Amino acid sequence: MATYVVVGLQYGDEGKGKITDVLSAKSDYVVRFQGGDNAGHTVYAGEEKFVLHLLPSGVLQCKGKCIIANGVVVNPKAFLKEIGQIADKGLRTDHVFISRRAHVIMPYHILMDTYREEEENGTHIGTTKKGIGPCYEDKIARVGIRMVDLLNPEVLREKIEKNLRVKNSLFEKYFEKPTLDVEEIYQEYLELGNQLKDRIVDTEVELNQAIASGKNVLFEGAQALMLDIDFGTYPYVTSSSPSTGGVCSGAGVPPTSLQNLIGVAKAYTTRVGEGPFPTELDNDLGEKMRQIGKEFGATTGRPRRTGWLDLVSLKHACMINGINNLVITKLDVLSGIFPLKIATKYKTEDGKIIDYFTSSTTKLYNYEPIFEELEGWDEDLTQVRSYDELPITAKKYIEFIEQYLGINVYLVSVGPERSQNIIRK
Ligand code: 2SA
Ligand code: GDP
Ligand code: MG
Repeated sequence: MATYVVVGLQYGDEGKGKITDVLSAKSDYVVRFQGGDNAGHTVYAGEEKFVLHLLPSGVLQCKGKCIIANGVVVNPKAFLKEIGQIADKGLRTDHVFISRRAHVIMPYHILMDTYREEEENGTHIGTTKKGIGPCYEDKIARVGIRMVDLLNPEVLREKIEKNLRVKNSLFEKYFEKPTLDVEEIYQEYLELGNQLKDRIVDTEVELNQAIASGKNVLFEGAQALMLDIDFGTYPYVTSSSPSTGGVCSGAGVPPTSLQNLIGVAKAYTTRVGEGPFPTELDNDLGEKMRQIGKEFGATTGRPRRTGWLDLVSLKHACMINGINNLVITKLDVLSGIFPLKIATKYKTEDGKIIDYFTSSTTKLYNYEPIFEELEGWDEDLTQVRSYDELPITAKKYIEFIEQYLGINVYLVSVGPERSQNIIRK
């Protein structure tokens, strides 16, 4: 048995897509277990750039099956569009399947998400406006529409009718926006179900059988622990559990089946959307990192906020996830920055020094990070392929992270391309 879980340890965009793509070449299954098409996972294959949103990043290299499991929220239109884009490039798509239990993102979810974000006195999260939160809300409220419902005309119509009674009233009376038509949505989603019917399957039994028979199964997280609905900076989070724990409920596999828990972190930090960010560099250096690191949203194109590496939050993320293997990406972006800083503690508003992450998001805004300074390096790292070739100061940077967290860094990524990796022996 060999199972791998790849999760983000910061605020997303750590390079999970690239790492999943690399690992998927030897995977029999690659599985998404949470989130939806809010994700933007970038893979460079030679000259070709792919940005995957809903499809697992393994879709390009995995010779087995790609699964969108029950914990994912699926926009069927986004799914078909992405499948079309992959097919247009001459790549295989017949190996992608969706769980019957996965919930469907409906047009009213996207509108609800958008109206809330645009509401004058609302809580602005800075969502991707893909309808993720409202879809998960309906799932938890037990009024959601599942993929399997798209295949049953009577159930589908009844569920759309019931949902629109409530949603239309809110659109009309609260948001003062137009209402939606039951018949139009019913016909459209029935047709989408028809187009997808051969891909809508039970995934949990097959995944458990695959694991029991020793196949390589890779679970690909989207977003990251600091955006986790429970352990992130609530309410500035996404609406799912992008943690290793999320794999069990999001794919229907037991905790005992998870072996290699791979946490991906950037050598610095980025965040897109609202919320506290203690090590943020809202200055020229932050802008330099954004430009060199090409830090713009892979789904929305929004500029990402940038800042120093934060080991306090990284320790929190490794603890919740039980990470046993670390990947550090984008080390190449730090070339030419002197000195480098890493946050190892926070100073609270009443002057206390702490080294753990707080559950109080409001207090976090007033916490000051305490930094250790490390010497930088000038060398271009993008051609380096062995750990020994790295400048001594770059090695010290990696080893500082390892020592603080007590976890080995087994892969250092030094560029966006598949081959730009240093694998530690
Ligand atoms: P949502 O849409 O409800 O999940 O938004 C809630 C918060 O979660 C953040 N979020 C993300 N953060 C980083 N990357 C994400 N994917 C795209 C990317 C983002 C983009 O790869 O660049 O293109 O802007 C992602 N998805 C959700 C979001 O910013 C909110 O803070
Ligand atoms: P994900 O959401 O975690 O998959 O990450 P994204 O794809 O949203 O963002 C990561 C960005 O960094 C993408 O543009 C990648 O192509 C790029 N990238 C990944 N690893 C590296 C690296 O080691 N160095 C550089 N310079 N870019 C990288
Ligand atoms: Mg991303």
